[in-house]
Amino acid sequence: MLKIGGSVITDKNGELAAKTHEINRLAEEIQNANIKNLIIIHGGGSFGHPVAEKYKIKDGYKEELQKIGFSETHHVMTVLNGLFVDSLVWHNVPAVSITPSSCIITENGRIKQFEDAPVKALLKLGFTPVLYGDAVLDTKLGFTILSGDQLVSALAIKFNARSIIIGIDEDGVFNADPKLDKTAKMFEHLTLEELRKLQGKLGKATACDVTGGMFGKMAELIPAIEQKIPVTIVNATEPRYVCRVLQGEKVKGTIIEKE
Ligand code: IP8
Repeated sequence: MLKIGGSVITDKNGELAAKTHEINRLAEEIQNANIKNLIIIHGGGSFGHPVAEKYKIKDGYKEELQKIGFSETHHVMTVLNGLFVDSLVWHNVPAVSITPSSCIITENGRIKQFEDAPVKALLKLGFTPVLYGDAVLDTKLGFTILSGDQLVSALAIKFNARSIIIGIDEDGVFNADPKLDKTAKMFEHLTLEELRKLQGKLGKATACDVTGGMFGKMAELIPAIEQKIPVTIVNATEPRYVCRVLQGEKVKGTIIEKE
């Protein structure tokens, strides 16, 4: 499982600001890594988050005006996904987009139903499914936002993933938010217990992020780590890091394991 954070492929300080150069570089790295049985998930960055925040989509359906916000949030995510998948396909990666809002329903923000047969069938034939954080329907809230991180964890458990790689715009997990605290120290290895103790210190989010920044990300990954699926957090803005990690090489970053 490879998750690419929205801040890697978009400029989170802009609006609808895709970093096409980075998208192409990552697509080339994924092509070069030549991994079979890979699922890719990406975040929302400056596509999904600003619109979701504007219309308070995560809080659920409260007023008529939010409906266009739900459509817009989902739509801009399909646009970002299209840019990523476009690049992957032109780099000869057999990527196929799977739209989360069409196959997942949540209950109070947690995945409740997941029609996973198409993902399963794609993997069997050697395709690379590409999913993303999305605006989804919710049995209790009407609708909400499903983060790419909840999706990564759920898919990793469902498909018994060998490992999860999370590509972000930082070197790894730090003891304080490195964007705000220059003395913050990076962890090379964390056990689940150490991660739990650290939770309170992690950054909620410096730029617009309705799903809770690093804190939210780590909380979502815990169920997969509990199932003994190791998580590697790397800086995906560093050239060749994603390729090297996909190939099993150790690069600078944080590895989180159950023990
Ligand atoms: O960036 C959220 O996904 P994330 C996507 O993985 C939207 O948290 C639509 C805001």
